[in-house]
This record gives sequence, C-alpha cells and structure tokens, in this order.
Amino acid sequence: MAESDTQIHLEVLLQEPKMSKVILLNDDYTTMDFVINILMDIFGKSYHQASEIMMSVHKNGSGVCGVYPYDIAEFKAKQAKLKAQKYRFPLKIITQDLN
Ligand code: TYC
Repeated sequence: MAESDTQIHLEVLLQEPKMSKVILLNDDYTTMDFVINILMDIFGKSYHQASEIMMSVHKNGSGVCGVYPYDIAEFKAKQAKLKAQKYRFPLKIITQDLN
C-alpha cells in the first residue's frame, strides 16, 4: 500500500464519529404516557427526565431525546417509530446530523 493510502486510512480512523440529534415532534394523538415510556425504554431517561422532555415537546412543538453517534441515533429513532406503529400512534421522530 502506498504511503499516502496509509495516511488517508489513518485520517479516517482518527476522525470524530459523526453525531446525530434525535428530535421528537408533537402531535395531538399520541398519549403522554406512551411518549414517557418511549423516552425511558429507548432513550434511557428517568421518569422525571422523560416527563420534562415530553411536556417540553407538548408545549413547544419539538424537543431533543438525545445526541448519539449516527448509527445509534438512527437505530433508536427506528425502534421508537416501530413501537409507535405497533401501538397505532402517529408519533413523529426525526434525526439531524451534527457534523
Ligand atoms: N400532545 C400530546 C397529547 O396532548 C402529547 C405528546 C407529547 C405527543 C410529545 C407527542 O412527541 C410528543 N396527548
């Protein structure tokens, strides 16, 4: 392998992981208890933290569930969407790349 290739590989390995924000959006139908449950089970929040995030989304329209490496953010958002589908809630959750 040419030296420049090695250099490029090392630079890729040393890069900071790409991070993403997971954002919850308000709707009129998903129950407050279900949102709290999602925040506790999938995003590892305490009941107190989950209640605060849920109420902030309810009042302000959106709120951050957490910031994670890209793949983990996508996986958590997908888990939340699948669980909402299973229980027939129209929960909206999106990811936003940070770097
Ligand atoms: N607005 C919903 C209600 O009054 C509660 C809710 C909060 C829904 C946060 C979604 O992301 C959400 N039942």
